[in-house]
Amino acid sequence: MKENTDSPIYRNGNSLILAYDHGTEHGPVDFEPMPESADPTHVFEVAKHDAVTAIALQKGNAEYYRNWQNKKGNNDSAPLLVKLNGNSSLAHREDYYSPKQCAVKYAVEELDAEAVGYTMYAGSTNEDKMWEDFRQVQEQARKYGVPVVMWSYPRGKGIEENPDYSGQKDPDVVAYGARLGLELGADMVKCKYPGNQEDWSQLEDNVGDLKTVMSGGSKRSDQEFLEDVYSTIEVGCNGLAVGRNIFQREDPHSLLDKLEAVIFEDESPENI
Ligand code: FBP
Repeated sequence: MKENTDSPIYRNGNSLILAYDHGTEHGPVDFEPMPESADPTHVFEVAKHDAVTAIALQKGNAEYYRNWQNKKGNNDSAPLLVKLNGNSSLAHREDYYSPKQCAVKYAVEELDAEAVGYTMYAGSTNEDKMWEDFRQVQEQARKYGVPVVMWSYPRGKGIEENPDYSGQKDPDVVAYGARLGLELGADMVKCKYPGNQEDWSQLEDNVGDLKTVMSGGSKRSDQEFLEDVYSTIEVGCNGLAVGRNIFQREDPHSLLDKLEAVIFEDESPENI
């Protein structure tokens, strides 16, 4: 098994992943607040900020990214994390499922991916199928020595119909999702923010040394967002995987400067 802890997606052990798979997951509606963000090259440029340790792209955009880099000689751009599965919000399904569109082999051999990512919907009636898909991804990722990041989003009938859970952001659900990242062999788990520091701390208590990142969520003010991020970092979180809170901003660089201080330089939002 190849070691993958020295991957370029980490900086001093932490990460800031710029997620840009929203065109798949939500569609162009996510680009409306900042129409320039519909142009992938606009976001590729944003990802050149020093704070960004990886850009997460679906296969088509990953190919676009590599071509853009080759054409423009953009050697200073962010490492590539290829998102291997994804689903649109157009389909009607009985329960959540996110099919694979890219193999680890293609991501690494053809796209030179520095990391791969996979969304897991534990709690869906399709959970068994997703575990099998993830098993293949995880074993291949080990073979190639690239870290695998699990977008661990428990959702679906098993969560909705369980009276013990209040929903996807129930702290027990979020902690369970994080724990699955550890149990199923991810190198990093990306989880929804359950709403406060104590609940994130519960998550950290259940994952040992597994790396964790908070999932950005919908856009909020700079201050609110930085406070949420800091509240997780203070209790052991390794950073952030964020999309809308960056590309829906007029000046993403200013927030990235501040996030860099919080995630990598141990600063609190009041001191920035
Ligand atoms: P945001 O920071 O914009 O929330 O992005 C994180 C992310 O995981 C994206 O990678 C993905 O497109 C999206 O959220 C999926 O969110 P959901 O499935 O909850 O709609």
